[in-house]
Amino acid sequence: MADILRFERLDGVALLTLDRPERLNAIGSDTHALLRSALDAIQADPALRAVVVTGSGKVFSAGADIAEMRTLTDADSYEAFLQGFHDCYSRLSGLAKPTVAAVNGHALGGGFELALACDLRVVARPAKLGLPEIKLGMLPGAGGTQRLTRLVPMNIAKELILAGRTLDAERACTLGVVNLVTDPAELLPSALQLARDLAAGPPEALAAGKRLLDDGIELGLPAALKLEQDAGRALFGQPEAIEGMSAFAEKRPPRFPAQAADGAS
Ligand code: CO8
Repeated sequence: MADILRFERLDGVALLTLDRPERLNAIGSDTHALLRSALDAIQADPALRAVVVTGSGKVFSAGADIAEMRTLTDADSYEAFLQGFHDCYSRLSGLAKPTVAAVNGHALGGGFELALACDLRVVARPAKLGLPEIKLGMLPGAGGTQRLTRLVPMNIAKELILAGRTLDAERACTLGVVNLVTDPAELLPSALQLARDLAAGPPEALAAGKRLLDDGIELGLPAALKLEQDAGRALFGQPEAIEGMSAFAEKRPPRFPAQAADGAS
């Protein structure tokens, strides 16, 4: 079973690969369990300072495993299945380390929602992104209705969620859903480079910055600005800030060591 999620450590970056290409990397409860334990291991390991999530084969992920969904007999079992998505995707978005989705091919339904739970998205040119659940008589249930609407205008979210239309990579980039579009051969190198750049940054400030942005957007401006002030105050005078400013003054690149302990928020 462990074969359906590969977990590699590459120079401070955790590379997670959905590896069930014969089912187009469809995500079921077996994937949830593996993803949960991989994310917990990443959070607990200070040597892992950024994460890349990708898929093997031609598709990133075709979404929730429809075969498993068809075995769910009542609302309770359906809710438990959905809870598995929420547990994983909330862990991923709440990780105190930056995350990058390397979208190698179509990311649909729960697959797109997985990419949306990452901080940044790099997408290979042929990929399409969408939430086609309406065509199954359902709605996105793994965060898509909320995470997408925090990225794009409401009319675009409605086009995807209510009409079930997909975005190609270029349009997704124009709309701000995606950070970078690459040729397929450049996808993983580009995503890993981005992750390595992030991994070289100051871990405490990165964790605080991620929390500040994600929490701040849910607040009114005065409360969000107070959050920003508090974060700045907490970081000032800390070893990372001392090193960053010393390196600037000494005209050398800064060196930010790994956090000594688990940086869980
Ligand atoms: N789950 C299980 N198996 C799948 C899935 C899936 N999501 N998608 C494809 N497969 C299987 C196919 O059944 C097929 O198996 P087989 O060879 O045994 O027939 C194999 O993968 C290859 O698929 P295709 O032949 O369809 O491959 P194509 O290249 O022709 O098409 C597509 C690729 C466009 C990705 C197409 O497979 C497709 O449209 N898949 C379904 C996409 C979809 O509807 N995703 C949304 C799923 S629902 C969801 O994610 C909701 C998440 C939140 C929970 C909500 C709970 C209600």
